[in-house]
Amino acid sequence: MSETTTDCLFCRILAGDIPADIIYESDTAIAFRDINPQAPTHVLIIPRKHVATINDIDPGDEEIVGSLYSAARDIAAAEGIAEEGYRAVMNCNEGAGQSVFHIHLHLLGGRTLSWPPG
Ligand code: DGP
Repeated sequence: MSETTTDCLFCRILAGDIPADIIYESDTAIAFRDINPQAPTHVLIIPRKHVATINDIDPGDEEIVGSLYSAARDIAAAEGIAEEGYRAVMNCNEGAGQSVFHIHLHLLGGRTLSWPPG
């Protein structure tokens, strides 16, 4: 698995080739607002490393993947939704709704979120 791919939409956002409303950056991850928000707060948190799906996470990627959750914690606090509650979810493959094949944590909040999801 290459570190970046020119045909990956999110790698192109990382490279600055495609604009995005980036609200968070760290050594391992960035976050930007979803282009089609499903909640008042809908942020996508992605690793700088290109990993296509959860199934492609390598041994040694644990720190990178963990950093997505640290970002979710900090962004939720900054968005003012930490106490009321929010959802951090990652879809894997088409059957679960994944449409962009560079792993991303959806951070959703600012409204009541029902369970189970559709
Ligand atoms: P998923 O279906 O889990 O792979 O989520 C992909 C998300 O990516 C979806 O909620 C819409 C969002 N998205 C797709 N293209 C763009 C884009 O060009 N910019 C931004 N900000 N979000 C995008």
